[in-house]
Amino acid sequence: MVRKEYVVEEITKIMGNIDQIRNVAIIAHVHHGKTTLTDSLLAKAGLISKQVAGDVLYTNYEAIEKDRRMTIKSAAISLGFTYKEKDYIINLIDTPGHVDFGGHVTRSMRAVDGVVLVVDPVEGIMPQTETVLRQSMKEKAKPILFINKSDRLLTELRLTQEQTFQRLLDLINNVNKLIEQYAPIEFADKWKVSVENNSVAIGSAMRRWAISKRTMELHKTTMKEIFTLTEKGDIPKLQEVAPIDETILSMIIDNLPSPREAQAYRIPHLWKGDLESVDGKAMLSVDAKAKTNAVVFGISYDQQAGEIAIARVFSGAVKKGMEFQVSGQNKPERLQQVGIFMAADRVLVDEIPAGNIAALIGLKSANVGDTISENSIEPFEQITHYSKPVVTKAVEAKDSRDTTKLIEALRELSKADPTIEVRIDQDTGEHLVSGMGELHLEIIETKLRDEFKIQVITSEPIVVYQETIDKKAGPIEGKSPNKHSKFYCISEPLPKTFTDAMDEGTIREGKPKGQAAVDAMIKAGLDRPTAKGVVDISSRCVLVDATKGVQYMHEVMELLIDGFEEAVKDGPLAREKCNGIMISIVDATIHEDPVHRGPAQIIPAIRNAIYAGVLTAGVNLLEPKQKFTINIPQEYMSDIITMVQGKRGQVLEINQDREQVSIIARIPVAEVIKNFSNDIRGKTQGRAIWYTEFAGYDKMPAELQNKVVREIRKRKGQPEEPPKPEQFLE
Ligand SMILES: Nc1nc2c(ncn2[C@@H]2O[C@H](COP(=O)(O)OP(=O)(O)OP(=O)(O)O)[C@@H](O)[C@H]2O)c(=O)[nH]1
Ligand SMILES: [Mg+2]
Repeated sequence: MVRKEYVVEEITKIMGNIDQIRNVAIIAHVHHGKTTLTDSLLAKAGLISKQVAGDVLYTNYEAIEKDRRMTIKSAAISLGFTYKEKDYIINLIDTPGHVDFGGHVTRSMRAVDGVVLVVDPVEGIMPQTETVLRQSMKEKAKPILFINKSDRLLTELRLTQEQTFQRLLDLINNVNKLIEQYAPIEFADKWKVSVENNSVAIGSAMRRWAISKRTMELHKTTMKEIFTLTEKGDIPKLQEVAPIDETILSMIIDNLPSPREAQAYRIPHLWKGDLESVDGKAMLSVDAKAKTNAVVFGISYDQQAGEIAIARVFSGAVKKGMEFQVSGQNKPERLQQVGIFMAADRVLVDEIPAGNIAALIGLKSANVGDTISENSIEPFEQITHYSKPVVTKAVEAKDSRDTTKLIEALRELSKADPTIEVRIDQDTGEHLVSGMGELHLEIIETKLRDEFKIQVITSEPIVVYQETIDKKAGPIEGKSPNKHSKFYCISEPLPKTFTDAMDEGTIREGKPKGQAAVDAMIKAGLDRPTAKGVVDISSRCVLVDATKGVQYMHEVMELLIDGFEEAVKDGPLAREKCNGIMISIVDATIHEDPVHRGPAQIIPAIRNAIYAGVLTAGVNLLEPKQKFTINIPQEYMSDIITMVQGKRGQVLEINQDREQVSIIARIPVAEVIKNFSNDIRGKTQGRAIWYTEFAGYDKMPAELQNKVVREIRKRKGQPEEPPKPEQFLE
């Protein structure tokens, strides 16, 4: 075993040779064996001993991860290897598989050029397998396949040799179908995996063996022999003829692209700036001598160093002491330290050149997704999280003296994981923390208690609803409290193509910048004058300035934007976020004296116009849904279908594989937030396994809406009866 400092010393020598670098993430459905596999690669690089690989789960270094034996965040680690007499660096990221931590996978895809997709052949392709593969394709990271846990085919399913081969072939075919479906068109064929081209390995991470065509040839073994050895349980021999580290390593190096190859097609995909510019050319060619450009794909915290940005360097080199422009910020910031990630630790170095992954200390304002550059360049495309927070808990410090500490802790947690949303309820003063699911929130609670040492009291989980309209209303007048300023607004639903484009990331939240943003909105269904008039996008709603020649409009624009953002964050019906609404200001009269058109006048005026308009249009509550994949023995099928339907669920698909049935259903989060686990366990004597995925928002059934709205309003300390438009027209 060698010290990590030694490993770093060795790899800093190779870091400049871009052909000898691979940036790779390990991705899979939950528990398919990513961290176990990662251990074997760490052992090969000398960081842990071979004997404990698969047991220590080195990249699960957080206390919660050890307790629960599951990964909850991405962990980056840089490793050096010698292969075919050349030295290589693999910048490896072990990602979490649980759907609640899917944001970490999405973000890591920005940093890597390739992925090892791990699949358990007994479970097969699971919902998260498809999701993570799709995400890697979206960022143009090339896949290879590792079929793990193949021991289970024999020990648990007791398959014959033929059946085993057939199952493996089916699995490879199914993975290829997904690749064909999701890969960038130009790679749909090229990226398919096969045993023949060495992009598939089969083995067992726990037993530390794996074969690929290359290693079979090298060690003169056959699938048949492997099958027999597995049947006999001769693990030492298996490890000898099919060493997992060698198999996976050669597969990564031979099949996955170097930064030189990858950046040539990834940069035009991820960055919409001018490719002919100095910075464009530098990134396309991974020029380490050019100006530095990097993208932050993660933030982590450390007791001593504080906030650390994790970035992929696309050109130039990050060096200690350099000044950087962080996208969206006015002032440059100084990089205090540069390091190489070694899972929980970092080893400081002087510089890290293009094509690698770096730990950056000192860039306080950097957020996930930000572009860091020497010249101020066009920022990289936004990293879009497909899943939305659907569950909220109110969190308060047991001891009110801890409140400031709690606010700071929640800020840190949501900065490190932007899929966590934190906000303060204006009326109750409660801190509302929203996440992807109950586990996500439970982990936050545990971290507050164990890492930040804050005792907290939390509410029952609450569903995150949204408010929207499907009709047009207005122009409706909104007056300022002093009645001197008036805004006339039309409220109407945004085209679905527009909100889809927001999900895709082609339209971003914030103030649209430049012609490209206008073009994207036209493409997404707005007419040209409307698109040109868009002044802000917030909470998936749009504010358009459609006025002509109104005096002082420009002077109050920032206040109008503030008022709009406030209004759509707290909709009129139940104070839930709005979604998919376009507000167009078509006319206005504004007081000439700045004293009479300050925030206290303009913000309520625009809010009144929006609230009255949205209420007049007829506002609906949207509820989040989850897609469930429920695997059960056949005998429970009818009970489970009845249960799903009893929870307002819709059965989408039923698949049968021998004695096992897999039911796919779409169920409102409100119906599963409490008791689902108990209900399903009770009905199946604990024999059900289920997975959930975010499945979008749907309009609530009319007969339930009123009741739910009243409940939400009551909880928020509001009068139970929702307001009427007239209340905002006085
Ligand atoms: N039978 C068998 N079990 C395995 C194998 N590899 C891993 N496991 C077990 O599968 C479980 C999950 O392993 P992990 O490596 O933590 O899986 P993971 O994909 O990292 O899990 P998450 O990161 O939480 O999604 C552990 O109990 C492992 O021991 C294998 O080859 N065969
Ligand atoms: Mg793991």
